Amino acid sequence: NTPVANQSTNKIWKLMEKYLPNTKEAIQSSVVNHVEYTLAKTRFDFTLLHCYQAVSHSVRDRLIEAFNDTYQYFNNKDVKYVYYLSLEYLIGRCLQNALVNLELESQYKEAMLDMGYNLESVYEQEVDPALGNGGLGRLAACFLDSMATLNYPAWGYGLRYSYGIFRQQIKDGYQVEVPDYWLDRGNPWEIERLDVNFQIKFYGAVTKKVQDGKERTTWEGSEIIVARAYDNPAPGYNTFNTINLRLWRSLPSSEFDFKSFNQGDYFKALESRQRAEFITSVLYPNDSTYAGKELRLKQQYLLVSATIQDAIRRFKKKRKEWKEWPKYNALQLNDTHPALAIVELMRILIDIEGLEYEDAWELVYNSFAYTNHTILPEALEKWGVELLGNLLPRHLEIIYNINHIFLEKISRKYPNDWRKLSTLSLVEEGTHKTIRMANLSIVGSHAVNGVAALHSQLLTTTLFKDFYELRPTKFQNKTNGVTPRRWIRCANPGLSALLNDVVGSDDWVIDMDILKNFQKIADDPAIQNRWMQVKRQNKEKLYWWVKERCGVDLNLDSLFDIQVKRIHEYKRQLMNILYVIRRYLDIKKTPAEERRKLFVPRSIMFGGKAAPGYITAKRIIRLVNAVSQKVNNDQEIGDLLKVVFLPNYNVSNAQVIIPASELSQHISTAGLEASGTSNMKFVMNGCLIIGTMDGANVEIAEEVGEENMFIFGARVEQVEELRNKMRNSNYRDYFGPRLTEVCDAISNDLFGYKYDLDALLDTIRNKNDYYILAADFESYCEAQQRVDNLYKNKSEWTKKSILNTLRSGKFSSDRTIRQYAEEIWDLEPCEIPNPSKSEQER
Ligand code: CRA
Repeated sequence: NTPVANQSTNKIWKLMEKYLPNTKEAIQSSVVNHVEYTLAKTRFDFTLLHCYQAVSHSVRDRLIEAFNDTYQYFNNKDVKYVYYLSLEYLIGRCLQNALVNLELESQYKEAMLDMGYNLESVYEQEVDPALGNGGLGRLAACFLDSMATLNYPAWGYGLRYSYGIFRQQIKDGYQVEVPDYWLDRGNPWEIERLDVNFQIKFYGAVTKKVQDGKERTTWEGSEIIVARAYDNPAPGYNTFNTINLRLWRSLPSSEFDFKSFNQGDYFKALESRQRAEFITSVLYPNDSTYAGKELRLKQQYLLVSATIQDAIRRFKKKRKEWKEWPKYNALQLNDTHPALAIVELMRILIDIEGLEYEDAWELVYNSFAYTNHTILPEALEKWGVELLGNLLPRHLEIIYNINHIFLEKISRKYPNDWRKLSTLSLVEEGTHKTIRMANLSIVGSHAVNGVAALHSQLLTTTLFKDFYELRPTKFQNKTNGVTPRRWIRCANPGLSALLNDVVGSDDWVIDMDILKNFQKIADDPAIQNRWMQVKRQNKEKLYWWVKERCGVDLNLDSLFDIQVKRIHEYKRQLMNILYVIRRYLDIKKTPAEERRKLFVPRSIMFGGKAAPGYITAKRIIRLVNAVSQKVNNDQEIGDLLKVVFLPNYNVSNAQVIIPASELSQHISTAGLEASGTSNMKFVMNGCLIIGTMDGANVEIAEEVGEENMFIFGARVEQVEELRNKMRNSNYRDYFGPRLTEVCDAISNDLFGYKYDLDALLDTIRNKNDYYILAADFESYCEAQQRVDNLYKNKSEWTKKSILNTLRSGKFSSDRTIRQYAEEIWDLEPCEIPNPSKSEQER
């Protein structure tokens, strides 16, 4: 730590100011250097995997230059930051994305080809960092891309799980979960910050002392661990700005269990060290369901505490007064998972920084905002007060305080309104007393938003109705979006080239709205032909993917019909597969010579993971595979109908699947899918949607036109009435003849697995069909008929496909992030000067 003499410091700085050149020779030599000096490989034991690692290191070097400059610049400009707090980030593969965003893909392609490597096969070596479950985690990743691209001063904060979402294998038609140790082969993208560590405390006791006439509270944790930072640069597109996704890993602290060591209990001490490491070891594999486990609470608190400490350290360097905190910091909660951040900031401000309660509250309230992602009751987090009070005693105390002050205000406003008091309270009373994390998040935030117009409206009229009436201006909508960089530019190079030609530049990559100006091309036969060719090539790619993994030969002329998303009853994969059976039976009933005239050949694909404990979801997978087995091997059917379960749906597989699809299914019970985001990716890739008026489908219909989609089913206002009708009645009364025939076929063991499949059908036969599958089935079948009719007219279909893409601009996450920045965060862009523009000679 001896300071270096001034002169040599200057010399180091001068040398560091240089940027890596991006000529073919420079790229090649940087790759070769990494092979030799980073990987220590010789030409005799060098594999494609090593090639991937060397290329990634060489790209990472370039990312680091941009990344360091970016935060240096932000710092000099004294900007406000947004902190995006999320327990999940489904970032997917990094190499291609980094090259595309740094605008170096063609240079690397050429440099690698010259050395005998095809860059695309190098891409295939990368494992997906899959630190998320589904939409919520992928949304966070798209947001990072947009925040970087739009030059917002932002930080992503999350956890570096050693095991991401499990890998799904299908054995005998059942899902089998395999642990995903994604760090197996190292991770060239991350930067381990040995010097960025924060202490995290758990358990222990709270003490009060009177000091200078003022009561001071302190909390001594009895278990202390360390959170260490791992930085993951996220480059923007068409800008030098590169922001950071900082992921925390739990480690034992050096003082850890000092007592055991001193007492000579070496093994006991080591055991507790391992317990510390275990905290960030695995991602909870539940999508939209709450797991009330202590380990999960420890994960949440670790993220929250380390992040708040880091933000405070950064703020203190500015030497501003505390009252300026909201001017410099916006904190966004990605669902309630990180909601304890509100309490952690209160605790530090009061107990450590010595602020008055009201002053602290003002800072917290004005800096926090909360996004709700679902109204499903099973997702709402409620922590038992015993669990919470044991793990974080001071936090529980502060929550009670917040609640006390809040409820006093309520009872002044609505005297004697006990119903209001009990629904608004942060505490749910009862035999098992719990803390409602959504209520805490709303009370502690100045803005609360839903993720699509319909969902935000439902929040204010149902789930959060009383909060809305209390403070209507707090409630907003921010319709989700997805990044066109990954979902068109990377995933669909054919379409990207076509759009470049249509627009005359690649401006659409950062401004999707300009595509609207080219709608007249939808009728142009030459464009239509090229459009179909692109789709065909993408279908071929998926064809090989399916052949290799599922052993099924698809008919390339068939309609590629796809439903990929987490398996959940509300998403109604069951309705889809029941319709497939319907179609199968209908084909069988039709005389052979008329079949081709009546039925469009279809390849119907399903993909998605079921939460390991979700038995009904697992049975749906079993049913799809049973049907697939039967139909695909039925000689009479041939290529008129194929059914495939696509194993291990994840981000990199989605990049193959989505561009190849022609029809995609978003068929949730109206009111239950908060937004959906894959629907947006499909539309951008020229895929037509069959769907209900749910989530963002409603806005997609507004943008692309209902005539360019296949909308069906009950609207949200009708659902409750339909449920009431079914309540206490026999399913035979509400199943139509078509659905009855399908269910009878299953129960008569046409597909085998009778025990599992009957139990599955009982969810719609004997449980009042909560997701109103039966009520929507007829209208779903009709919509499917419209699909067939349109597909017979290639030109009309293609025209609609083109219009879907050109009218999808609203669903770029750039639009979403701009709205968050302007309407919630009050954040200004800050673009750093691009050195490559001023330094052509480098
Ligand atoms: N499961 C919703 O269900 C939504 C995403 C992102 C979800 C989706 O409809 O598109 O969030 N909700 O906003 C969620 O995770 C905890 O709730 C999801 O991904």
